Amino acid sequence: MAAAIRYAMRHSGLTGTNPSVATLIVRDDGQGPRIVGRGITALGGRPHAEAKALSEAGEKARGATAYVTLEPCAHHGRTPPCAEALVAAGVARVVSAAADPDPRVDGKGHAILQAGGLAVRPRVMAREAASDLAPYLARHAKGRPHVTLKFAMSSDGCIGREGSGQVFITGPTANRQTHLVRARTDAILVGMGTVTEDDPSLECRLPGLAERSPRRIILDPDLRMEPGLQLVRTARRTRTTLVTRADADRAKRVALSDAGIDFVACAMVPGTTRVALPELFEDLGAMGLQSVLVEGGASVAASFLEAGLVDRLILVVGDLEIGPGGIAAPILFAEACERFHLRERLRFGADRWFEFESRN
Ligand code: AOF
Ligand code: ZN
Repeated sequence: MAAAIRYAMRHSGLTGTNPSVATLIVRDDGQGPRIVGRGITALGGRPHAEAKALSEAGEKARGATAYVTLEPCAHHGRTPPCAEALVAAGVARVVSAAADPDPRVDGKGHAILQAGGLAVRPRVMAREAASDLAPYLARHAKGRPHVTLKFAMSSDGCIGREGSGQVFITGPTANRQTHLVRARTDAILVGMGTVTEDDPSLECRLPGLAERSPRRIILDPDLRMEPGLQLVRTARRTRTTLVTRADADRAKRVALSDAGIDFVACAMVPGTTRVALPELFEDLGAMGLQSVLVEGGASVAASFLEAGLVDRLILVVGDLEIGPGGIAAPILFAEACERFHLRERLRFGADRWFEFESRN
């Protein structure tokens, strides 16, 4: 199952609203277990993993064990149900990890397998599988996109220096890892403060993955976006959405639309200058977005933490010291450990990369 979960990660974020699932078909003919078929949900979401693994295994599927990272589907979509295909192929045993909350499946996949006489062992490494399926599971459970908050922090707990634009806290390897996270997310979100300070492009710049740049979403309630900024200049190449109040400057809005920008209307938290995030995220979910990566700045990050909207927190700690004038990080390591579950720690040169998962 661990191998299947790793394999499924290959297409994570690249299968539309469908989760990236993997299937390994394993048999033991006396010389130890061997993988005779492997499949992963195709780019865009179809065909499903089981179809590919079964066709690779052919006759060898008979009597074999199938390891699936998600309960096999039970519905007739553009392809027949995977649970029926496993039965028809003569598979003897199915080991599955995560349960499928899609109401068209939700236990019915396992029921088809059992009725077909297969041995079923559900919930094996369910927690590990769920962490990669988190965007898909979040959309079903919470009705909004899965939110990852990521920021880099200096050794003295700062994310930048007042008035000095972008400060490079982390090194090239950690930066490339960030771009990989971008490539696997539907949208990347920042506040207008970050745009004015850094003039970022927010694109994925990994060789071969540039076309995987996610949609860019900018919290810009008062429409401060300027035509000369990178985001506007590249809007025809990478989709760019401004979250703006309905009563913002009309002429400016028209000019930005002409440059290829689109808009989502937002409500404000009463009596403040902040966007009402839970309402916005309900709308983004209804628009079909499954995952959003929040990348800055400090006050936007703090608002997401305050609203309880952070499902995954990525904290990258560099060994640079910022000193006086530093902008304090919205959350420090110790507090993150209290509020979240520390799932993974990695090291890229001098940079330490921590991934936390929400406890609910
Ligand atoms: C599987 N194997 O590899 C995946 C599954 O629109 P459809 O017909 O493709 O159905 C989408 C649903 O299929 C999705 O909500 C989830 O329940 C399931 N995904 N199931 O058996 C797979 N990706
Ligand atoms: Zn299926």
